Amino acid sequence: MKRKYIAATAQLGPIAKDEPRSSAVARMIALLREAHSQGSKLVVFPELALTTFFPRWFFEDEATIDGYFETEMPNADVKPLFDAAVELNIGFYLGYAELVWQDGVKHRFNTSILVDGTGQIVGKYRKIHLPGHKEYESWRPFQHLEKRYFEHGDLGFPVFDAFGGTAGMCLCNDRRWPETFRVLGLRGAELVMLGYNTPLHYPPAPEHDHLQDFHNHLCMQAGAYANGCWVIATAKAGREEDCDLIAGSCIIAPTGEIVARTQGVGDEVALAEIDLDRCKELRDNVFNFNLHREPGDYAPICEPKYK
Ligand code: CDT
Repeated sequence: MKRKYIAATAQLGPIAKDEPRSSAVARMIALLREAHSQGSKLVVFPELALTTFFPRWFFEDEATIDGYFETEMPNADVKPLFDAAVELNIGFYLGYAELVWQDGVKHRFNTSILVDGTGQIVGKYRKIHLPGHKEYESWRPFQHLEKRYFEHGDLGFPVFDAFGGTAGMCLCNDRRWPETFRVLGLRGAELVMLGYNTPLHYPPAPEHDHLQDFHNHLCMQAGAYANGCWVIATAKAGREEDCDLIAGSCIIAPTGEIVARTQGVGDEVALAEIDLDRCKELRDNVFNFNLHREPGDYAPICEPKYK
């Protein structure tokens, strides 16, 4: 694949609690076709794109929890999305809840995959920075139970030789951590893809609610600039079961500039031409890691957590 091509962020509006996966998949196929009709070779979908954002509810029943998870990929519900991608020869990033059994033990992860234009899964990432809490907290207007339903991702921050260059992934809260982008940058990532579900209201610090869109773009633009990489970031947006989720899906150039963004809070694509060679504008100059990084002074970053 060439190093210069059109890519798309494919934002989803809300997914209802009782909306079947087949409906979410049909909506994504429509976005895939629209992006393809405008020349796109790569489409980025949101985090947990097959269901409503279920961590906003407290569940104890294992079967109910497992009902939000996928045990194989693609499965019968998601296969039509893979088939459409093959038909159109277009790749995609997809976030979903993954359930795996390893040595007789059940594991649940908040996962993303990268699928190429032949329908092959060429990359997988499991979310590392899990936000929220583990137990029911009655004072909250809605829960954020990612720490209850997901384990810390066990794959690190891998990069993949895909889509004309070196590609990496992360998920939602990961974007707020400079370490995410720096580890991917150190591994040569030229393109970082991510999906997010970000409530407009942040119950522990509601005085920041009006800054949600600003913080969303602030951390991703900084991550792109300081590592000289492209970022494609995609929201699940709009009012989902009485919870407003921010939109602002975007494509960010290695200079940190937003070069495409969605306008509304529903299903929508926004496209931009991505030139991976532009990463050199930063990586050969102000962020030439070999010339200018001083890792000898960064030791606290890798020390164990402060208690
Ligand atoms: N899904 C996800 O990670 N959401 C969080 C909510 C805010 S917690 C500070 C996010 O970082 O957008």
